[in-house]
Amino acid sequence: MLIKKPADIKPSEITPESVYRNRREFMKDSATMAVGAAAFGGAAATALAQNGDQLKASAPEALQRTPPAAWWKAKFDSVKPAPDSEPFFTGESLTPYRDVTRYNNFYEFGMDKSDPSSRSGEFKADPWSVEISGEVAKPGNYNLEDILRPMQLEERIYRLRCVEAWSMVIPWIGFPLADLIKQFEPTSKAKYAEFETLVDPATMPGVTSRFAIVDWPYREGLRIDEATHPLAFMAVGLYGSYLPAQNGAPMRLVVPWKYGFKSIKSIVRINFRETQPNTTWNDLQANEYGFYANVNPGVHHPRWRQDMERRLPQTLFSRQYIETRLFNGYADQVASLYQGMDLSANF
Ligand SMILES: Nc1nc2c(c(=O)[nH]1)N[C@H]1C(S)=C(S)[C@@H](COP(=O)(O)O)O[C@H]1N2
Ligand SMILES: [Mo]
Repeated sequence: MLIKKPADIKPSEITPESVYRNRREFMKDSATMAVGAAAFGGAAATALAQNGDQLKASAPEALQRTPPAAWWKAKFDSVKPAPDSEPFFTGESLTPYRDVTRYNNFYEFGMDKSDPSSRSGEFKADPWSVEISGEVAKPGNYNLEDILRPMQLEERIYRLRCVEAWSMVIPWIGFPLADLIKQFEPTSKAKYAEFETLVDPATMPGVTSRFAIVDWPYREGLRIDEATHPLAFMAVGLYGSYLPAQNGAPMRLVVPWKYGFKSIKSIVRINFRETQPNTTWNDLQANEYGFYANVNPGVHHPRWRQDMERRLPQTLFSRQYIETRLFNGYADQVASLYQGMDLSANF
């Protein structure tokens, strides 16, 4: 493994992406090194420490944040890196950290793309608990620590396609939603999972705004076979570190084959039920936003064509438009979930 010491790194080389790449190499190498650690002993330990220093020296502000708690840091020290192949790796350029964390939709903080990053300073992701209810053998209020304890964190690099026709490629950290759902032992009546976001008027300026259009809390839902599909992911981090508030700290859904609004942020409740739940955007405008919301270039939104997308980052001088793919490029994995369904009626 090639380790640059902090002194060898030019300031111009220090970007969140380079920090992330180093972290990624670090994660890969430490996975391999775990086996040889006993034999290499001191050398391996030194290498790890140096790499750790480098990470600290060059981390951008968000990556330097104090972990919410000590146990949280320990969890992040054993992240399994994404394999270099589909479907957990797209082969496309990553969207820079800056865009991922400054261009957001999170209406609880306001409706402008910059509101979630600029107006979430008071938001607290720790302590956090999630209420589990409905058709499960083990309902209750679970601390985030208890939820994460049995989970092996892993990295996944997914495309994120917003219904507004822009998209990003984001390196998430988290665990399969299926692993979480299993813990609560859903009953045979659990046909759908319903999710809710925190509503905290004290720290979320968007929820008290007189311009707010959402009937809080923000709600989303998945059919249980979608929720337990191996691609459905619960994210607790991105770019090698904790989730910033604007991206849905401390825990948010990532459903890469569906429009971004299904990927609900800052989850405080998961309810299992027999009937299809109401969902925020479908309630607001049923002719524009369906329950399924699968990315589909053949079914247009009344206000946005869906066969093309603007891939971020963009500058004033260059906008990159690419073709949108069915199920956001994940058709091989998920098309079978919708066999026999009319996708234009169930949009
Ligand atoms: N609670 C909540 N979750 C939400 C939203 C929101 O406004 N509130 N916006 C959704 C939309 S429209 C998109 S595109 C994604 C954006 O996620 P990102 O900001 O992490 O890229 O979050 C989704 N999750
Ligand atoms: Mo979106």
